Amino acid sequence: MKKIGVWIPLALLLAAAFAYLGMTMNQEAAASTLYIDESIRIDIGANTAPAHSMQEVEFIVTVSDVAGVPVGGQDLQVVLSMPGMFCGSFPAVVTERETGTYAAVGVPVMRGRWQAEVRVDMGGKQVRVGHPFQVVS
Ligand SMILES: [Cu+2]
Repeated sequence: MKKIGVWIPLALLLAAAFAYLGMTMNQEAAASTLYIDESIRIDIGANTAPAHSMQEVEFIVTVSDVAGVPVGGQDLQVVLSMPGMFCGSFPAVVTERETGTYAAVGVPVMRGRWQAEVRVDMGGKQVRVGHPFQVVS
């Protein structure tokens, strides 16, 4: 009986630890964000992780049509900002590396939760895709 008395609190402690771990892991930003509609597919992922404040962070954005054919020559805009904060919007410098693959380099200015928002005009329709990312220090 004495043994059970020790194991029950230990099991509870372990369960609590796993619950906490699961919670913090869910709060982590996804590695990449995929947007798909009837005409376009946009994938955004951080190329430099983890991100640090006042340091360049690079995102790779791939644009293709629904058949998977890369869509090049787009006037892609990528803006970094902190949702729910008023520290501003920071446009990234976008270059097309190869047809349909764009690199966006920007500088987040503080630690916390950020998003990189891709804006592109697809035949008169403004598409916006936000990719959340974490600035760790
Ligand atoms: Cu801020």
